[in-house]
Amino acid sequence: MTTNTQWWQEAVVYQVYPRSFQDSNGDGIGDLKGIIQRLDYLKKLGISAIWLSPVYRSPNDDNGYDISDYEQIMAEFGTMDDMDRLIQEAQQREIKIIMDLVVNHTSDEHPWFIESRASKENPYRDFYVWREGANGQAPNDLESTFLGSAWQLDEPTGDYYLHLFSQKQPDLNWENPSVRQAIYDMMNFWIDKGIGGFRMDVIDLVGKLPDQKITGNGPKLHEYLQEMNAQTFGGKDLLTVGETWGATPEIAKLYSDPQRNELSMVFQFEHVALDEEPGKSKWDLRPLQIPELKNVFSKWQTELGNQGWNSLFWNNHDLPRIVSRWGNDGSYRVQSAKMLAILLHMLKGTPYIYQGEEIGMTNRVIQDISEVEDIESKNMYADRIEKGYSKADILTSINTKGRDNARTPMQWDNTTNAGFTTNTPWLAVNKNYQEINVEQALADSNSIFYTYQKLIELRKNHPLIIWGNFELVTDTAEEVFAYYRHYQGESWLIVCNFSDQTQPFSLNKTTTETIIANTEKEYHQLSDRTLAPYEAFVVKLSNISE
Ligand code: TEU
Ligand code: CA
Repeated sequence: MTTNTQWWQEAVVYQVYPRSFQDSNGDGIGDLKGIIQRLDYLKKLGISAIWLSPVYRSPNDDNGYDISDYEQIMAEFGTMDDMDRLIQEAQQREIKIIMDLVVNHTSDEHPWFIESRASKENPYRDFYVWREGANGQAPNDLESTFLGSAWQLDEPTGDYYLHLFSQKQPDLNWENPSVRQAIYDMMNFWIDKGIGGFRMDVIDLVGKLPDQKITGNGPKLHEYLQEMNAQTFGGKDLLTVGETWGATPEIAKLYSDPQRNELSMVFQFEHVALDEEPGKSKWDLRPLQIPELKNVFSKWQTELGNQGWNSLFWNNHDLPRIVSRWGNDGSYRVQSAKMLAILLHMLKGTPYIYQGEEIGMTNRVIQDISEVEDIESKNMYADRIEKGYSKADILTSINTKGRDNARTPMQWDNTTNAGFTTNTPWLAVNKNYQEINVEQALADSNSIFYTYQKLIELRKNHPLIIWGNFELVTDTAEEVFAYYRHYQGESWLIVCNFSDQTQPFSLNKTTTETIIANTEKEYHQLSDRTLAPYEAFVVKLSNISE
């Protein structure tokens, strides 16, 4: 049903990781003025909104996901004036700014926590989750995502506080109505600035019941989100997207059914886990099985129906680069990056592009743990060294899955440090910047950039891409991912060879138009074809069946 069309259903969002996007003042750290300098580039790409990873004041234990003041800008990134200018300059280019809302936890340097830990009688005590130890031990064996106990013993009171992430990220106590009110006030402060919405960090954890060791999907989660909606963005035409690692389609409908007044959509991660050993961690690797990817995508494309809305993504600041992960970052880099783009952007939902994805940026290769900045990788390294893993094995895991892969500086041109900074960058630039950079991409009419630009343009001009029904083509080779989109009597066929081998493809249908492809081939008839490695094309099918 297309009755209540929302702007974010037609949008493509671009994620900026500010620390690594563009440095404007030569301190080696990306900043707000740097983003403003690059808005024309994003306008050229054609995106409608920027998801801005956190820019708030933070001691940077987890690169801004540990916030010490929600209403101030991190000094390294600039000032509130710069932020206001960014919102305004973006608006002039019809680009909305989506702020990252990190409210499961704060920094331990947030004034609320400094008060909270001071004494049991402090009015802010119940802003966080405090428990007494059990026989001199942590209250229970709940673990932090960044490893080790989720409980930290704290002087002066001798109680433990909960931290589902690092020790410098104490969890807020959402059961306390004053906490929720303080968060809503802060959200309204940002809404009043004219932002376009919120991306909500680990929002599925806020209903946690730590004593029962329930973290995700706690019993009051949706009650809290409905309350938040009513008190902040409800009725204000904003995009809200929750980061929800534990979402199934059933759960995603609870968040995004328009009748329920919660969020616009969620990020679900089912496809992201497909190259992990089931039940183990992200570091325990296994090869991606294409049939499983088809199943997961088909399920999400069909099961939300009209009671929810999908987000579509391959990358973010926590994930390895998709072309290195499920494409081919060697001789088929350009072909496979375009295939992945076509596959994702022809699906139903709101696509998200992570900075550098549009030029096919790749993972980096490190030789030593000293090159790592990311707290998650560092903690994993220490943990596995202690458990007896070999250094080489651990470094392989970090090179494959570590979060710094996504966080190396944006590659703008072939000058020193890729045009990101004139100084030493906070994290080394990927060695391949002389071949892979924006300047090169813009100069080459066959580049990955122009495939993304065209996909975004197509979405603006073809309601079929936004509203059409999805249907998987089932009788294909295993490594061919093909699907139809059907809308108002029109059908498009999307065919993607998800492998570095040629693959057979045959369909007894003819076409009237090639919409986009990553080859120069002609696609009038579709029977008995041989797909080149990573070949991808989209065609409009003739109505007359043969
Ligand atoms: O990520 C949630 C989260 O669970 C990640 O730590 C994830 O498990 C891991 O990175 C997968 O590689 C969000 C943010 O996106 C992340 O950057 C933060 O570190 C985390 O929350 C804490 O705020
Ligand atoms: Ca800077």
